[in-house]
Amino acid sequence: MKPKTALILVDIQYDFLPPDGSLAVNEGNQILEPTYKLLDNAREYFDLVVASQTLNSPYQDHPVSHVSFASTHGKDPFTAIEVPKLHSEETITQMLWPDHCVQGTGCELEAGIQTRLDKLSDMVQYIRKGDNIAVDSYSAFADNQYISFTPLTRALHAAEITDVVICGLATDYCVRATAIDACKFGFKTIVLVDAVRAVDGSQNEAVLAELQRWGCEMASSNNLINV
Ligand code: VGL
Repeated sequence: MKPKTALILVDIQYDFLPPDGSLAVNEGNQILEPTYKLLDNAREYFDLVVASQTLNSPYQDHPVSHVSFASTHGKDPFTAIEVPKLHSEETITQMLWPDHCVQGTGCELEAGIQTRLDKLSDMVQYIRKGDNIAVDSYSAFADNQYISFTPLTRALHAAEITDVVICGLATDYCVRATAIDACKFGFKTIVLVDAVRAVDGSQNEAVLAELQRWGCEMASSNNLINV
């Protein structure tokens, strides 16, 4: 059977981008040019385009804040704490973040990405994640404890996708979790090294090496599309 390929854009949202993002990824803007080029050529190279978007509670009048926000716990961002594991007596380690991707405050997809997605609307699947305040959601497939799954697996199978090509932010969190899930769920998984950046830039290469051990292939967008 002929392979069918989905391009997955992970969380290319203002809050993860310099200069103003509340959780801006160093050099995050550098993923934009190669990603624009992928989208400008998407009809030729891909069968489906997926755009994931973190939308953390609190929504509207939600009284409680998200478990991943340092502000919820009165702690400093970029420290880790133990939080309850759901349906269990155990705890899990949670990295605490500045408030980010709250509806109406920097959660929008970057404008150049959104404009291009609008032109591809018949082949775009949006995946929204983060609506459970009690568990963080890095992967575009599921939350960090696999309590709930997004519609992504279903959408990929419905479109008979065999291969996924992943880019976006951030290498060490949402890209990593998405790529690992794609491998676990049986998709041939390619990570575009020129179109990902890490929150902790010093970890970028180590995470890409870990993803290779999971079975991901590494490629550059220039090698993938010949324009
Ligand atoms: C992300 C940290 C917290 C990401 C999301 O998109 O990689 N990082 N939430």
